[in-house]
Parts: sequence; C-alpha cells; structure tokens
Amino acid sequence: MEILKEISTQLQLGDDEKVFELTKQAIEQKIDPKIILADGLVSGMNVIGEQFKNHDIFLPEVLLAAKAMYAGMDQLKPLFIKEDMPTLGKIVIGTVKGDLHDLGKNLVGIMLKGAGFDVIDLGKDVSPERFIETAVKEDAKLIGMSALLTTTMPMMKTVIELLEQNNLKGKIKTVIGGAPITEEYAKEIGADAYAFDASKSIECVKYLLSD
Ligand code: B1M
Repeated sequence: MEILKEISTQLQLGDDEKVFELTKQAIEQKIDPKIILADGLVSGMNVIGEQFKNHDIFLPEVLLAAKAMYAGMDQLKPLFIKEDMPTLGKIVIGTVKGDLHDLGKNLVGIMLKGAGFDVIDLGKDVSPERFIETAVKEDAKLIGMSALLTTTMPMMKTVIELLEQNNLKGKIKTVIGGAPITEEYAKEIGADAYAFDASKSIECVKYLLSD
C-alpha cells in the first residue's frame, strides 16, 4: 500500500511531523494498526538499522528516525490499549542496565497492556536490583527484559542469578527479547521464555502466567 511505503520513507528521512500525519491518515483509511506498525514504522526502522550498520548514516539520523517512530506509535497506541479491561496479571518490564534502546520495549509494553496485563514499565537503563525490588514490592509474577546491545545482554543473566540467590526463580518468571537475543541464549541463561517480537511476548506471558 502506497501510504505504508510513504510512512516508511518519511521515517527514514526522520520527518516526525509527516510520519504523525501519515499514520493518522492510514488509521482513517481503516488500515489494520498492526499492518501500519509492521509495514510502515518497523519496516522503515529496519532500513535505518541496516544503513547504520553499513555506516551509510550516523547517530543523528538514527535519533531523528526514532523520534519519527515515536510520533507514529503515539497515534497507534490508543488503538492497541483498551481501558477498563479486567487485568490478566501484573508484570514488570524494562530495558536492561546500560542500554538506552526503548522503542521495542515500549511496543512490547503497549501490546501487553492491550492484551489485558497490568504493565509496570521501568523504562530504560534498569538495574538488576530495581527489576527485582519492583517485582517483589508490586507482587508481579513476571519480569520482561529487553536488550539491543550485545554488551548489555549479560545483564539479563545477572537478573536471573539475582532471582536465584533470593529464592525467587520460578516464583517470578522471566521473558527476554531484543534484536540480538535468541532462543538459545534464553536457554543458556535460564530465562523462562524468549519472545521474538511484541506479539510473541503476549503468547509467552499468557502461557507463563497460566501455570
Ligand atoms: Co542503536 N544500535 N546504538 N540506537 N540502534 C543498534 C541496536 C545496532 C544493532 C545498530 C547497528 O549497528 N546495526 C547496534 C548494536 C550492535 C551490537 O550490539 N552488536 C547499535 C549501537 C552500536 C548503538 C550505540 C552503541 C551507538 C553509539 O553510540 N556509537 C548506541 C548505544 C546507546 C546505549 O544504549 N547505551 C546506540 C544508540 C541508539 C539511539 C539512541 C540513537 C537509538 C535508540 C532510540 C530509542 O530506542 N529510543 C538507536 C536505534 C534506533 C538503533 C536501531 C537502528 C533500531 C532499534 C529499534 O528501535 N528498532 C538498531 C538497529 C537494529 O536493531 N537493527 C540499533 C525498532 C524496534 C521496534 O525493534 O527494538 O528490535 P526492536 O524490538 C523488537 C524485537 O527485538 C522485540 O520486539 C520488538 C518488535 O516487536 N523485542 C522484545 C524487543 N524487546 C523485547 C522484549 C521482550 C520481547 C520482545 O520481552 C520482554
């Protein structure tokens, strides 16, 4: 669809106002919000990721693209989140310590809220202690962690080890995700589940909390 290509292009150009406007138009055209997200916003961000990797663009362009992505996500958010739903359980999410990437984690939060979970979002750069202290204080049964850097992935292991040391492993489940994370890594560090994307995170969380 032409409008989705245009959203992707304007996101790559870092034009947040155009992305905001085009996303609004796509919603008015009754295009499925999940399609707008996947084929417009995320597809544009994937191109940015490749260009950044190949040094065709640099950090300022990536920041502008991220701002544009937020402009689109702001439009879509109310369509994913239905208010006054009975809660399916309380969970804590965040991006691990040292990592400032939060677009994917925010998407996961929006989708999980939309699916009916009570989501406590600790934001980015979250220390292992803070994940656990919050989960205990709020009586949350699951911690969801996001990492986008290979250098911050080990923080997930630290959280799981800390759960173990406090006899909380199993009582508080863990779901991990983010571009460098794999099923194998989740197994290796003893996470309860790996979710490839936001939709998959709903499946994982529902399954783990139904135990
Ligand atoms: Co950075 N960055 N970045 N960056 N950035 C990556 C991750 C990188 C792969 C780019 C590249 O080289 N191709 C690379 C990492 C390389 C590596 O570790 N091997 C990289 C780097 C190097 C860096 C810096 C170190 C650059 C520098 O300073 N020289 C720096 C680090 C800062 C820090 O964190 N300490 C940095 C900074 C930034 C910005 C701040 C400019 C910006 C982030 C803005 C923000 O998030 N507010 C940024 C961006 C935007 C990217 C790329 C281009 C896009 C990431 C993104 O938002 N994707 C990224 C390239 C890439 O990933 N290919 C890159 C869209 C988002 C929807 O997808 O986050 O993958 P994603 O989330 C997905 C799934 O992964 C999953 O669901 C989402 C989709 O449904 N998911 C979960 C994510 N979390 C989950 C949790 C779950 C379940 C699923 O359960 C709890």
